[in-house]
Amino acid sequence: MLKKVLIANRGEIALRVLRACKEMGIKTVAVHSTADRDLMHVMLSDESVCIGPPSSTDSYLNVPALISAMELTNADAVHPGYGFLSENADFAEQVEQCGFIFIGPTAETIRSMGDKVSAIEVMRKAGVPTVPGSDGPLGEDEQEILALAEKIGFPVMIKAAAGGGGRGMRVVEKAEDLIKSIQVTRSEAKSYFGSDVVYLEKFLGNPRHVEIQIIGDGRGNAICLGDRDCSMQRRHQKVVEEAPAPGIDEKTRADIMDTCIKACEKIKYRGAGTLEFLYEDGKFYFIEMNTRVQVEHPVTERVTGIDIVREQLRIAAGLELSVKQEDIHIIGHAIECRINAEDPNTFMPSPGKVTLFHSPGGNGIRVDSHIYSGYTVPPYYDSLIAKLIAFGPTREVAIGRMQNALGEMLVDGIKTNIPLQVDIMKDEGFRKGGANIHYLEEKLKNR
Ligand code: MV4
Repeated sequence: MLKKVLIANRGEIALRVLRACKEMGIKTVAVHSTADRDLMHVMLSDESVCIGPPSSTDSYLNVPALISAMELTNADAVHPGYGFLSENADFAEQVEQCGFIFIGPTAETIRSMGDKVSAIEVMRKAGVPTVPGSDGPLGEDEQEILALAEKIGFPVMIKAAAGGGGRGMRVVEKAEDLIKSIQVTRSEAKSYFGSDVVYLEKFLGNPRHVEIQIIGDGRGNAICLGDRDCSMQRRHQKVVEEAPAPGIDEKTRADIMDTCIKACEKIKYRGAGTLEFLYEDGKFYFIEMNTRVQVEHPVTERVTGIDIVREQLRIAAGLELSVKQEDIHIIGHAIECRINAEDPNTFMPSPGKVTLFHSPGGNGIRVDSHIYSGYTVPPYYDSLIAKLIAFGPTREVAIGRMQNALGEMLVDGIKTNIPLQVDIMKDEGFRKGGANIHYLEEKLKNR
């Protein structure tokens, strides 16, 4: 097993990784910025190293500082969490070149999935259903592109190959606008991501965002832990996630799971990964792959009983997957509400001192949070302060438990989006299940 893991992250995910390490008898090194000395996982870790000033660029994204911290503490592996350097192929490469273990896929896999054109090609060739489109970068031949768009049918979408998170993409309603839109998307992509490579897809008007969790051992074996619905989002920020995705029939689910397993086995995927799909009219369309542990992984852990971070650590140590696919069963329903330090109406961040924190509890409730009474939420990082996860034998029971838990949760001193989550849990469209990616933004407009 790994002996000492450096946790290259902060907040709730750093604490999540620390807890998994402690359970497995692995020593931990916390790294933190000067603004994060009071983080819970820094206090609970075996060792800690300050890696720079508050700005992420100078601390959590500071590769030389992180590698120095690994040398200094004699860590054998680094867990990147999510965000920050978690999907940075150059970081993974440098970590390995320095003789350390990167807890995640190979740099080569990260790189191939970071380029969306390449990710789609890899998955399409492995039998995963994709969105009808250019199946490669757009070239210079305008007539050819126009013919393709006409064949696929408008509206179409132009996306940056290096994009993600909703930046560098554009819907094109009609042929007259196509060439101009490609030019604009190209120049945006060039300035945002340093690459002007773009591709074209059919635009899906009212899809749901459904993703599939897989774990691979890097030697050609993979398991699938089912799906999550993350459609409840605002401006590409997920607000509520759940597992399993409501209303998907068992045959469709079994098929897509099987397809994802085969694809990840084919590419000898290593570690935890998520295939992101748009789901519309009963069909799945692959759009991107995330090569990290995700914020919403606890809902999957709750319905499968599998500890995803533990599996990541085992695989990094060269062990086998701890379960076989036939032993994975999705039981009950789990919902996660993201609790952010923000104004529930304006969504403006609300950092500051938490004068009182009371965590909810009870049957089926899990709270992943690093905050405590007296903790000050710094203004420099994202505003996630807690994840509230409710489980039940049915979706209805899970929602009921979530409502109780939201009512019990106390966060004084700063504003939070708890009132918004209370509203969502009461919302008829949410309660019905299967709302699409536009639902929350529409609801907020009418509020
Ligand atoms: C799409 C789409 C409709 N059709 N692709 C947004 C971010 C990026 N991950 C992919 N995105 C989309 N791609 C086609 N062909 C609609 C979206 C989209 C979206 C996707 C998932 C979750 C929320 C979203 C919000 C707006 C648009």
